[in-house]
Amino acid sequence: MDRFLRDVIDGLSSEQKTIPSMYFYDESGSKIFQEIMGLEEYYLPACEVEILNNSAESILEQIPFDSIDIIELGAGDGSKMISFLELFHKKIESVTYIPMDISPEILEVNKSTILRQIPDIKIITISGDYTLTTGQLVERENPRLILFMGSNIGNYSGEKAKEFMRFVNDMMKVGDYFLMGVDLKKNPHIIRKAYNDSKGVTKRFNLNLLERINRELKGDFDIDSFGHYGTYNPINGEALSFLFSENNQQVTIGNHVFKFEKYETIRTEISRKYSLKELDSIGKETGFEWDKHFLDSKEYFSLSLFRK
Ligand code: AVI
Repeated sequence: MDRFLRDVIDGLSSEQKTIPSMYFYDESGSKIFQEIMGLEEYYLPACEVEILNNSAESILEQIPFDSIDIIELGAGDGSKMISFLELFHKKIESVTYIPMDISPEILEVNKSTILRQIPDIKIITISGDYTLTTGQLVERENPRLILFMGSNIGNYSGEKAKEFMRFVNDMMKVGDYFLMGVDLKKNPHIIRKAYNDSKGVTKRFNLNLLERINRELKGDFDIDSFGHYGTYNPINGEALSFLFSENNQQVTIGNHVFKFEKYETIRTEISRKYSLKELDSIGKETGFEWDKHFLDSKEYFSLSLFRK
């Protein structure tokens, strides 16, 4: 059975119905996500860019290598990293940029975007699920800086985030570095608004999951009879997104039937926020020697540098 179908059936069969957030990103979901990234209420990208602009020199100062592999997990189109890579390329004798992403198409865009700006940088693209493709790096001896940007760590639950950090740590030798973009705990109203924007773009992003199921898995979700609701719990730092059924109804996907009670929810995403203290202790717990945090002027977001 197709993995998407299996995950949807498993998710909708559990007590708390879920649909994994990785399925947001089909072609139209990726476009809606770009819209989210441009929303004032969704403050994350602007904060991250501010730190990349203001702190790249200070980050570089921490890293003493004269040759380096910069490996980016879930790299996307690479545009955000141009000035950062430019600086590293200027100051470090030999830089190889290795963007990894599930999508080979986006990696082609990434490569040509970076090469247009930095024509003589070495680039090796690796497509596929990065948990399965890091084997392709084993022969490479250069010291490493691994990047995981955009608060993607937030989309893992607490335990999964630690598993991911251990996985990254296993890719590294002692003395290598890991730089991660993390959204920080802050005034809870600001976080809630980021996931319940006034233009309803995040609602469309969530409903697109149901449209995708209708399109690709022969589902019959009546999209108009589902609402969207985002919560934020300042105690555990979890922003959760839900779709909820406005009526008692039944949905068919292929030959599977799912019943929804009025106001029953489907959990679609977790976007976890961290404190700096939590990041320090997770770093220690998952095998890193130290970490340092580089923040934006509002202290909303951190680029956290971990050294193994
Ligand atoms: C990709 N990820 C870090 C985003 C987030 O903030 O969790 C996805 C997103 N979901 C709703 N808005 C943005």
